[in-house]
Amino acid sequence: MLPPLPPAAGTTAAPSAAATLRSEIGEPAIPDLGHGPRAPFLLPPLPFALNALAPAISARTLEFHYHQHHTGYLAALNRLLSGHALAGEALIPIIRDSHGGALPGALFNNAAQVWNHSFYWRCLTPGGGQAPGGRLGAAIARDFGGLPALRDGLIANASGQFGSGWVWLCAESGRLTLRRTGNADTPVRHPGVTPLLTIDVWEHAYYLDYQNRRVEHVTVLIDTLLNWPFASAIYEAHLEQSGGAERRTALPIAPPLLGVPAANTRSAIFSRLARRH
Ligand code: MN3
Repeated sequence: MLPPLPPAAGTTAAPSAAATLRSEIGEPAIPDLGHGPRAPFLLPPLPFALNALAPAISARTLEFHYHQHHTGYLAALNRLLSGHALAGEALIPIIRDSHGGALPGALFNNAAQVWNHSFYWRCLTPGGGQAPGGRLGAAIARDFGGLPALRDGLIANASGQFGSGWVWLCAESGRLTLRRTGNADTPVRHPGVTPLLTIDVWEHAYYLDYQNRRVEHVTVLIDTLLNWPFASAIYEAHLEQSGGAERRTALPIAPPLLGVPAANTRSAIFSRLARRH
């Protein structure tokens, strides 16, 4: 790949982190993940090779997860939208308009799962897990007391989500929050809530590599794969969008579950991984 061009004379050296993201729906903090403007939606390419996340996530798991599960949600979504009244909408408005209450139907479930997975892939990167600095690092220190406590909170929420779902770091109402959602549900359906990172805790995300050991999988993912530069760029866009204003948004999704210590230590998990590979 060619190196980026140097900045032209008279321009600033580097765009802000926020400016590197394009928006999907005119809300600057919601990145464009590459689905296209309307149905039929596109499958964004994986941002890494299938074997790039091993041993934390094997190529075999990614093969099934991306080429079967994610691809399947996309195919179902486009099929459901054929002739549907929402077919001319962008993906996030479809998610927001199709939820339909306590028992969301197939359109919401497939639309949300498409967006959640496209977002999830961007939240992972080989050599990730490095502590974020800048304004996101400062906000983590302010709202959680530091990255170790946030890490414990992510693990506790992953462990506490009964059945399938997702764990999220969000920016909302002038602070960072941890959220977990069941099945396909997603905080992106709530205007004013900006997802910064997510972890897929459906069994299909880890079962081939870890069987029932969800906490072990999530711990390794947090420590070695989380893409904090991506989260920082979204957070910068969120701050620009919100103007730093305090906002209050009713958020009828699962409350955060904080403060439960991690069940497994990092060293014990890494020695298990080393034995396996
Ligand atoms: Mn999944």
